[in-house]
Amino acid sequence: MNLNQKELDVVVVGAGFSGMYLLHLLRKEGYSTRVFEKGDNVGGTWYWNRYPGAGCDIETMYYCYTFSEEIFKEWTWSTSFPRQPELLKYANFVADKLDLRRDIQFNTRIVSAHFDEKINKWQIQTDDNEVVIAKYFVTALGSLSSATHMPNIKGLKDFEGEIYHTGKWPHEKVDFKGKRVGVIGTGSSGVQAIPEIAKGAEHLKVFQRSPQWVFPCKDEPPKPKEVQAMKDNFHNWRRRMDESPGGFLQENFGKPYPTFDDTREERQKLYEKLWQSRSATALLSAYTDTRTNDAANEDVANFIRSKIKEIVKDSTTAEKLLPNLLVGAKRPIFGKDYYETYNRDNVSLVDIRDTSIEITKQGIRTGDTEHELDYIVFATGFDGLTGGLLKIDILGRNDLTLWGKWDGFKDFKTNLGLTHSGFPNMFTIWGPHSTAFTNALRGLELHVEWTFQCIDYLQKHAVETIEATAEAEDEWTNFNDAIASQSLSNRVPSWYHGANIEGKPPANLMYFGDWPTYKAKYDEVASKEYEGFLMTRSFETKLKR
Ligand code: N01
Repeated sequence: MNLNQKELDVVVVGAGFSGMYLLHLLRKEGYSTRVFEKGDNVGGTWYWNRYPGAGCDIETMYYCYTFSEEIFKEWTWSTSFPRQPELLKYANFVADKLDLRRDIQFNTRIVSAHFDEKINKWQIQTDDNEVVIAKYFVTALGSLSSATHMPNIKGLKDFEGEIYHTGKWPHEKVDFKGKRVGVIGTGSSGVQAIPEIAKGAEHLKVFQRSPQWVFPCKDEPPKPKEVQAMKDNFHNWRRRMDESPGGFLQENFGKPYPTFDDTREERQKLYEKLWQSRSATALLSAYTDTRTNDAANEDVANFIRSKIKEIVKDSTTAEKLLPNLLVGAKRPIFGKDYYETYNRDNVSLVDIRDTSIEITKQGIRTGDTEHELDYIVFATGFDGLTGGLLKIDILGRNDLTLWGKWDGFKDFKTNLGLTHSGFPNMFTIWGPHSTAFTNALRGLELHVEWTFQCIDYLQKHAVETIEATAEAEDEWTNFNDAIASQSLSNRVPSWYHGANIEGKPPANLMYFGDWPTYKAKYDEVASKEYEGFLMTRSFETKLKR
């Protein structure tokens, strides 16, 4: 395709895994498509998140595309939880294989997308002031990486050392040798980065506001026999993944009955076995009521607390690391040698739960203590799910903004997490109301395939615009909220509700249910020829193909 073309069928924003796959599908069917990407290469999350230790905490046999048997069979991961360089290599391998780059405009940010009601098309503008027109506007921004969160800590501008954010890590290697480093944040990113930074730094101080549960995972090369069996049974394996609660096929080592049917000794024995397994998150389904009964949850919490105390030699540090939080309410954090890192002589933990924190010229001041630092690493997360969307000036019908439509999050709604009434022919892949506890790659494949099939249907039926009805949005949002109200996650504020962003009103931004129900909803809407959508037809419009 000609990158100078000004009128297109589809504009896609973002060349991560979603944007890449959607481009492939659309182009194969002959739709003129251009992907705009802020970075200089493909990979999305794995392009931006290059911090030391960055890696995937979903086992890679599930964290890969499943749309192509050929791609699936050609690629073999070196380890069960690979690091960012290998994940980025995988994205590049797929981009090469499908020859995607010729339709991706790199180093280009989309600043605005306005729906022009006179022509029923989107006018889309880049940061280079280029304007393109497209019938369909699709965001494939990822749920997190497009909007990093830098907290507004007093004195930030005064620091004379270097500041980094895990979500926007430089491409050049950051050398920690001989440096006094401070890390703020102990979520998934911090927990991955801390052990690696500790290995290089002269001294590392971790500034922790809330201790979280960190589940050890074992990095092992995948067993060749297991890999071969999966490759040989690709279709069956993919089908079974779709039938599983989260799009994974992890062996369930848990017991099919409630916690307190077992004696204390039996429970400890099971917890120990799960703690030692490839991924200790297996503890979350130790018993049928681990996530639903508070006493059962506290039982497993006590086990993990005992493990933290056993691993961390300094008892004061160990105490600071003990969470007081429902297990499994926040997104589980996977760690490699995380607790062990606090046994190093060059690492110390600063508890900032009840202390003021301020950045100074020389470092960080907590209460009356000045911590002198050369580098500060912010592992403070993202303005998830909606942050990236709101950074683009998107105007739907009657100049409606998403912020206005959501009444500043007081009336947060989507239809299927993909479409929005008032915004015709717009799709937000893996945006708000995506699944919280699902294999993300399988999840985004569903969004991409649904979006592609919808566009293809519209084109083949000479439909000019499609738009979610307000009723369908209410129905989907109520359905989501009802599921959320049963979820542990609703009891603990986190980025799932926007609670990590100062001033962001809380809303239920995720789908907390299981994968087969989610998928069935999408399939049902498509099979009923897009029930819940308004379509306008243009009788002059010829079929595209
Ligand atoms: O961000 P987070 P993350 N002062 O929001 C702290 C995905 N992910 O980048 O808990 C001091 O979870 C904050 O403290 P608190 C994954 O989905 C995936 O780590 O709010 N501290 C917390 O400790 C994950 O859930 C992989 O009290 C402040 C931390 O910063 C999501 O990304 C790898 C603060 C932020 O934790 C986000 O994870 C990495 C302040 N003002 C990430 N503001 C995979 O492997 C914030 N904090 C696939």
